[in-house]
Amino acid sequence: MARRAALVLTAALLASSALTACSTEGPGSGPAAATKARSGGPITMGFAQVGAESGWRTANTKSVQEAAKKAGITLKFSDAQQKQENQIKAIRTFIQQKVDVIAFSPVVESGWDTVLKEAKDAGIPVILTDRAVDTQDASLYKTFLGSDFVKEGKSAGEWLTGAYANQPGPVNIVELQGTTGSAPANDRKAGFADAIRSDGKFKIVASQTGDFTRAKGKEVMQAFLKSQKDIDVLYAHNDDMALGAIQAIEESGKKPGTDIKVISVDGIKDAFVAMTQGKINVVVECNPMLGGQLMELAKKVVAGETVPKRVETEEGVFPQDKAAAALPSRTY
Ligand code: GZL
Repeated sequence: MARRAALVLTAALLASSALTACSTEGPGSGPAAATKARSGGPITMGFAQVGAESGWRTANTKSVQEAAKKAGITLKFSDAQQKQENQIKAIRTFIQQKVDVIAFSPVVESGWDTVLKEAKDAGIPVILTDRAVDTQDASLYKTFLGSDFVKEGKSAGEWLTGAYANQPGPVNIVELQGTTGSAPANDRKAGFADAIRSDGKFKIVASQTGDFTRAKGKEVMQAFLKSQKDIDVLYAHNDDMALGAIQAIEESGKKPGTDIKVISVDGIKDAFVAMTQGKINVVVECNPMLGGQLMELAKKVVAGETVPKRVETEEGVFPQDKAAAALPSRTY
């Protein structure tokens, strides 16, 4: 009897430990981290920003800072100058400071699991904003608020296939990629390639990173103009690189928007002005004004409420003939 009782007790203990194991969040998560006890009072958010590399980023920073103020959230803000090690350092500092929530736009997709696990073990929820991370453990962040970059790349490609629908090839394309390893660069490249793949007349004859900056965009476009004898189209992953490239195109004696069609992404005011001047043919919008949504999500997450794992921002596509009417209402 005793043996049977022992067997029953062992089975019960095994079953309960199995349940305990299942209730931890994801593999290798160790003890389920309790959410950090709130001391009440205003929420403190640690925000690790990518940098200040583009007009889009500047507008995004302004949106986050103004929204925090409006929401009564204390913001600890860091600018990583586009370096992952600086963002990781900032997140570790936020953990030491015991902030209530951490939000950041990961400069590149990979290499975040360790520091995100440290935040989770400290019971501090993390919100991804603007860019995503590449991780197997989705429990490391509460939600991702940002655009669908593959869709943006697809929209850029679909504009091109429409614009050249009745024209013979080849259509030689040069591509200015965003920051190497970043979600927008990876996904805008993939979405665009996908959209033009069905028609062999479209050829990407050169593709290189301009790191989302005007200076680098100009420099790489100068190299393209030297190395490629016949460029029909420039596809730039953001407006700042497109605007830098436009300078290079003009300095080479060619007309941007006419001799070389220009497709860009973001939708900053300067790009709309360039469209009214005929220098950019289409802009795929990528909305940086995420601050308000971020603060609402932060309040819910800190209160322990469930939030959607993915919150996608709404955005449009602006061909050149729509630019003048839209320009007055552009907010960034
Ligand atoms: C996109 C954002 C990109 C912008 C660039 O959401 O991460 O980074 O397209 C910015 O202008 O530098």
